[in-house]
Amino acid sequence: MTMPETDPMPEANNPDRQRLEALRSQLHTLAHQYYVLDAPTVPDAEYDRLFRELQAIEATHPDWLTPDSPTQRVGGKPLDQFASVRHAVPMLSIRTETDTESSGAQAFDTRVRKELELTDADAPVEYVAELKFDGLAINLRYENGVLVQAATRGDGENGEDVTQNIRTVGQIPLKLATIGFPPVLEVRGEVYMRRDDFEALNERQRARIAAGEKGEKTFVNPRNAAAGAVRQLDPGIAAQRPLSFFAYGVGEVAPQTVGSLFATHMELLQTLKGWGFPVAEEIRVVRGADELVAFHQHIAQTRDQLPFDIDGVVYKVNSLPLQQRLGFVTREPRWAVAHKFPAQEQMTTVVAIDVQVGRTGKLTPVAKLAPVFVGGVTVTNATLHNEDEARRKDVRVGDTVIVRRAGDVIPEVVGVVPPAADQPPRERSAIFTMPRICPVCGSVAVREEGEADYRCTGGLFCNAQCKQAILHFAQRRAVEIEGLGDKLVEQLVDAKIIRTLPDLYRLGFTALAGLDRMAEKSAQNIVDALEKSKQTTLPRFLFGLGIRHVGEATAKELARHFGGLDAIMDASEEALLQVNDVGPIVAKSLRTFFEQAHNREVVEQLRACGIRWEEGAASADSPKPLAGMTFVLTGTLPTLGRDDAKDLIEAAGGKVSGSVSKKTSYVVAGTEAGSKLTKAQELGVAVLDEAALLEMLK
Ligand code: 5U1
Repeated sequence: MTMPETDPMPEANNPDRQRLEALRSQLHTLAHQYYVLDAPTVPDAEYDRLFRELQAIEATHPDWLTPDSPTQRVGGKPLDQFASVRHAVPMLSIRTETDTESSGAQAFDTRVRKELELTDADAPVEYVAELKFDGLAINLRYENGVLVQAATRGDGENGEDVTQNIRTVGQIPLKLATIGFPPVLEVRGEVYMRRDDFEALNERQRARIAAGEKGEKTFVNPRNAAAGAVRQLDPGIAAQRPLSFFAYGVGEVAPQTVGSLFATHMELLQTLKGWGFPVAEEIRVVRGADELVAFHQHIAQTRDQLPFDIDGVVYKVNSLPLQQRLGFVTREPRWAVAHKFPAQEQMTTVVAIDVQVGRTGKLTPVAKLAPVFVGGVTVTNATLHNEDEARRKDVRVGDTVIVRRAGDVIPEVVGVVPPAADQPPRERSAIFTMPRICPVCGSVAVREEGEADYRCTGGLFCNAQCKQAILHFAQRRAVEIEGLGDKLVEQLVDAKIIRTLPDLYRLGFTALAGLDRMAEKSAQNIVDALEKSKQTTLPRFLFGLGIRHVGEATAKELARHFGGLDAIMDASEEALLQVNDVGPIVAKSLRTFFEQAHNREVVEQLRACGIRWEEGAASADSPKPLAGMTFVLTGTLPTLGRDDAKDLIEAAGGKVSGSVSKKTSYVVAGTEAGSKLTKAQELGVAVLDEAALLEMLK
């Protein structure tokens, strides 16, 4: 008798299969926590262990491999070209409001109200205000919750199939972990690169170039790096490019319609977030033009604190029925607009490369540029930082370059734009080399071992250092000599009327009034300002001396710790190291400065000229009630000026920061407090008034 053949074990009961499903589900959740929520719940090693276990099961059962498995993020074969994809719902572009002033937001609201035939008596229109990411638009198609295709926008009708590359983006779910999503769901958003990821990528690229790897290059900005990665034919290379994603809309949704699932755009965004897609935190629902303007201004002020680049904000009518009523013009919806900020990057040409000498003798190569409007101002100079940077970026006279000016940061050359493919190669001038003598005084310039900078050894003999030292001493944050600007200092130093700081106080009315283009009234004003500056404080004086590495905060700490200048001048390195925020470099710099007889002489002469301050008791052991706390000041306080409040907080061991975050301990708010107060309320940071602050200081 033959035994009946046993049925193979049903797949669902197979323990390997069950383990595989459990691992996939767990790894999807862990990836969401890590990439999207930025809140990992297990160590990396544990994730790697589970991942390898899943890989092993899939290797034993290749027929169980599916494209939504977490193991399928990396890999795939290089392509010859991308397949073309026809978008089920066209990917529209967005009208751009070119007016970067607040009138741009008002113009949009006016258009919307007109289209909707609203009168002044009608309520303000509700909008969703979002960020305009500087990346690459992408359409992600999910069928039954599984990512089946990712495509670029292309011409809006047809894009390129970049699924292999998009699978490598950790923030993009391969499979939706929740329920309630429609069987066909297209999510639209932007793939971008964070600034820190971009810096790290370029760092790795530089190492590769240095190691002689062929065909490697650095990227000029995060946008180019992100776009290059998405359109990379080899997914193995794309996987090494750290990309991120933000969702901001949908394409095809079936069999339901978008309108049957959501009433508002905000609801749609929140639902996408719930389904596992990253949605930017900064999104707000606002009403009317004024609130659009406030959003635009708030983001313009804080954009540099974001970890990624944006080039503006986007406003969308929140109500989906109203969006439908507004409809489209050509390929742009009437219900949305992009409101740009002044561009932070522009192209221009390098006219010359000069070398500037700073206060401490540092030689900085500076690219002289054909004037260009960037970041809201006309820029003609951009720093190249130092010789290594200038050579690494290979910036040469005649090159077309990208210049960046973000916030108040000094404009810099980001990189050289290579000639277009159809342009003939151009003869280039010589690569930059730092001169070995100071271009101002002719002294030898040296580069110490381990330092990036060359320094002029001329000291105060060097006119450039001399002028910078005087301007540093005279600035508002130091002893403040009102009216002593760079033109006057240049005149006085070039005419050899002053060379040292004490010379300033020996200037009489006659010498000043005798200068070219100096009116008697202006000369008298300078004399008065010099007199006024003599009454100062120890931190201001110490900071004004321009000792390397001694900024305002360190000067305050030193004054507080030692109480008087003589104690600081005579302190050993060990004693200096006891001061808050003073490390070996600062301690050594202070010692070196005060060991020089001519520096002590300058201090003595300044005192002899009448510069004075109140000395206090050494406070090394005094209590610090605000130690470990961070404060943010906003608005006008009833009695304390900003600087006074800052001084008091710092004297009590606290820190004062310029922006509110979850780490802020207290926001001290006065009248007309602005966005910082709003942010504090949003984050649940405690808010104090002046009286409460003074109470804490007791
Ligand atoms: N945040 C955001 N960016 N962005 C870009 N939303 C958004 N919407 C867009 C585009 C092109 O287009 C829709 C309004 C169609």
